[in-house]
Amino acid sequence: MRKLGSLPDALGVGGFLSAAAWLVTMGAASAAEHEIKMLNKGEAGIMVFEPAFLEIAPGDTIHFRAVHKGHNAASIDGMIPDGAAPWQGGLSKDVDVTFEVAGVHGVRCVPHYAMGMVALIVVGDPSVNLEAARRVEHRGKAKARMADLLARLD
Ligand SMILES: [Cu+2]
Repeated sequence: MRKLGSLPDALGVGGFLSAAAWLVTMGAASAAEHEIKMLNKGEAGIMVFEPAFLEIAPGDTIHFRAVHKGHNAASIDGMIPDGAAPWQGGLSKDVDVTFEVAGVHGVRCVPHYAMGMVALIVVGDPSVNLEAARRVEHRGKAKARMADLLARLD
């Protein structure tokens, strides 16, 4: 579930960085941690991620907290940038996801997707895959809620 940048990837950025320098850099740059609650009822209505919109930096981790039972968090097909792997948390389970790849990342609760239980995570620069993400069709109430979330990037 947890994706960590591989050493070769990190070296590709600088090219000349030694493994030791990489380790020191990673230790010093403390990636931020965020929390999104999975709720039966929140400020935006029933079956929600709260907050449902979050802007974070590459390498940050989001703790999806199963405050109420019967929810999960999973990536939405077509709404993750190239190079990011699809992921899915267990039902009624907390899940920690580290977002390494810049772009917009759509998140849904599998049981309540059609009830509009979706979230949008913006990792660094949204333009990476924003147009592709906007073309994804959603079901039921997810259609309106995702449109509202995407509209925040207008
Ligand atoms: Cu749910």
